[in-house]
Order: sequence, then C-alpha cells, then structure tokens
Amino acid sequence: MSADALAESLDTAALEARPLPGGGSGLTVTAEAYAVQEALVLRRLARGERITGVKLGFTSAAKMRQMGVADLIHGRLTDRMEIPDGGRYDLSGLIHPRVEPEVAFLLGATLRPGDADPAAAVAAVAPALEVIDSRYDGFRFSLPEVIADNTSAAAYAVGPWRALGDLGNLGVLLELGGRPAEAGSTAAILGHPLRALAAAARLAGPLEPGTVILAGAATAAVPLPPGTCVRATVAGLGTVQFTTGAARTTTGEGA
Ligand code: 0L1
Ligand code: MG
Repeated sequence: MSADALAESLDTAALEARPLPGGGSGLTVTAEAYAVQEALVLRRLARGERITGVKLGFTSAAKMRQMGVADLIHGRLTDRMEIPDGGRYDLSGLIHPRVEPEVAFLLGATLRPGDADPAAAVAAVAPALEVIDSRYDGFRFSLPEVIADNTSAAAYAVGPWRALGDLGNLGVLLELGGRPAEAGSTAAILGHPLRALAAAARLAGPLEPGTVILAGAATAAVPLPPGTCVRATVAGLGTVQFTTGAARTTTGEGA
C-alpha cells in the first residue's frame, strides 16, 4: 500500500473511532513509516489544523516495557489536539484512550539539531498530560506502525508555564478522580527531561520559537475513564488537569 493509502486508512480509523488490525500494514522501514505519518498529518492540516509542536514517545523505561519496544519516536501535535488546562475533554470520538503525565517545553528561540546548549532555546516549562489513542486494535502494533499512526497522539493539556529550573528528579503524580493512579519521576524521561530537547531537535528539528515539545511520559499510561477529573502534578513545577466527558457507547476491541 502507498504512504497515502496507509495514511488514509489511519485517518479514517481515527475519524470513525474504528481500530485497524495491527501488523497488517506491511511497513517495516522507519523512513517509510515517517512518510506515512507526514501524509497523515497533512490530511489534518488540509482540514484547517495547525501544527503546534512535537511529541516524543518511548522516552521512559516504563513505556518501553509497556509497549515492548526500545526506540525513541516522535510525532506531531496540532491545535485541534489542545485541551485547555482545567477544561473538559469529550471522549466520544476516541477508541481506547490512555493518559500519561509529561513535561512540556515552550521554545523561545529556534532549536537546531546538534545545538550545544538546547536548554538555551527554552522560554518556559510546564506540567503536561498527553492522551494517546492508538488507531490499532488493542494498542498492538509494530514500531513502524505506531510511527505511521503519529505515535498514537490524540490530545494534550499543558499547565501554567514557568521559567526553566532544575527538572532532573522531580516527583510526578497522575491522579484520576482524586486518587493516585501512577507515580514516578522526571528522571524517567530519558534520564533527564532536558535530553528530550536534543532528541526532538535531532528527530524533528529545526524547531521554531513557539513550538511546544512534549518530552515524553514519566510513567506508564493508564486507561482514561469517562466523567473523571484527570490531574498531573510535577513537584516544584505545578499541576495540569482536565475533566473527561462521556465515552462512545462501544469500545475498541482489545482496549
Ligand atoms: O510515549 C508515547 O507517547 C508513545 C505513544 C505511542 C505508543 C503507544 O501508543 O503507547
Ligand atoms: Mg506521550
């Protein structure tokens, strides 16, 4: 299948909340998988969406273990994926959403591959939540398939921005309905979240001022239930939250 045809099937799966069987794409080559991702994102842009940033995936040992992979990947974020901090997020168009706590960076200057001091390009940092919703049945996919699927990106929320400080080993708590769901440390993000900057520049750079970079999950992702307040707190950095609305009436197989 061509990159465009694969992109169309992933796009349709997302629009109709109808998952595809994983393992059936025939994709084996990373560069070809990113070509599908680009075609998929172009379809969103053609519908009027605007790129807002970049996300990294599989940046923590917990996520790699959870999904059985060992490579860092990246995807694109758009304005349609943004959930306002404190806002409401409707789950009815999703297949089997999961949520994970992250750290977000906002660039104040261009970040280029190989920059000696990537942190110098950062204007601000914030706690973040990422919603992932694989377009493959049961989150079962090959590495090229998840790359093609824009690394399962569905939505994200960013808390209050603040000046960059020491991010090396901050406690991270994910709460669902006021109860702890996952706890971890920012050290789980590539050993230090600042490493995500160089990785994002290498994989997706140059990145312009105003770009949001989701550095990756600090814990495993958890299923996102309907009608629930979801909150991430990064010690010393702050809190971000949203409340989920209703889910669709049937769930993705294997979710
Ligand atoms: O860490 C990530 O955001 C990667 C998401 C892609 C894999 C998955 O669907 O869990
Ligand atoms: Mg993520």
